[in-house]
Amino acid sequence: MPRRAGRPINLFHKGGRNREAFALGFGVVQLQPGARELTIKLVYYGPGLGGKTTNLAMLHERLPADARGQIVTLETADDRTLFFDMLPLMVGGKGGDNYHMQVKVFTVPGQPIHASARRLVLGGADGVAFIADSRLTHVETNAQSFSELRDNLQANDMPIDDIPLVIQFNKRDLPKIRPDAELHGIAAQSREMVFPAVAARGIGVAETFMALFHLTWRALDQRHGLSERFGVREDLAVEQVGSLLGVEEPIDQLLRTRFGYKAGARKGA
Ligand SMILES: Nc1nc2c(ncn2[C@@H]2O[C@H](COP(=O)(O)OP(=O)(O)OP(=O)(O)O)[C@@H](O)[C@H]2O)c(=O)[nH]1
Ligand SMILES: [Mg+2]
Repeated sequence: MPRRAGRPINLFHKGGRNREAFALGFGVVQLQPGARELTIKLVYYGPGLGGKTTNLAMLHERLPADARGQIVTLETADDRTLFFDMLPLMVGGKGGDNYHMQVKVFTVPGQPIHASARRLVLGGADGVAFIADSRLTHVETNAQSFSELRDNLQANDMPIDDIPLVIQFNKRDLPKIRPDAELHGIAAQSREMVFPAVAARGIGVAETFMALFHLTWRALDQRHGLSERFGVREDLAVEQVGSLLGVEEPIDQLLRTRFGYKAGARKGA
């Protein structure tokens, strides 16, 4: 979609784009068309205690046992992520399916001291979910983390404007949070989709994930011709992932739960 000049306000952005780096390609989607296998890497990024690991745990809970691998978590005694968490999600490969896809979902450790781990885990991401903390006290830490995300992507030749990216404002259940009206206003002008969530209760978790998967599939399809190579249409791949997560609504309906949604407006949908 066309870029808007003068990107709005404090949804963490400063803009910046590097077309050359984009032309060189990024992301490590692993394609084995002969074997009809592909692996997609999604990374949950954001400030410490924002709820990244909680999102992953909730996704894990929703998946049937035969569609999920073991969740790998490296945590300290106080449940803080030490290096990363990883949840592998297996799609297809059964019965009549003619392809097999693995979606590896990673979280980075949010604490400031783990900056180098965040950079490493982010490497080769095909899509990113940024999990922000809705509390008014966390506006600055969200902004710092988002700015670091942009720098880390840039350092990996993955300009932030070109990578599939969705934003989640988590902890909507807490008092003293940024009000809905403010986030609606910001999101309506932002290029990214912005979802509300109470990850601890599983609210908004599937919506965020499905939006990210949908955008990522679309971007990879444009770059690598996924649908053609694997004989899987975008809507079927998205539907397949949704049904594993027990999501009944079609993707269009899920995307309407975002902040700033207006009927008729198209944003990556
Ligand atoms: N009230 C509330 N608490 C939440 C929500 N989501 C997560 N939490 C809590 O916030 C704390 C941090 O959650 P984590 O998922 O571990 O956060 P994280 O982003 O992985 O943190 P790091 O690993 O340190 O980067 C935990 O105590 C969660 O139970 C939410 O929607 N509402
Ligand atoms: Mg964590």
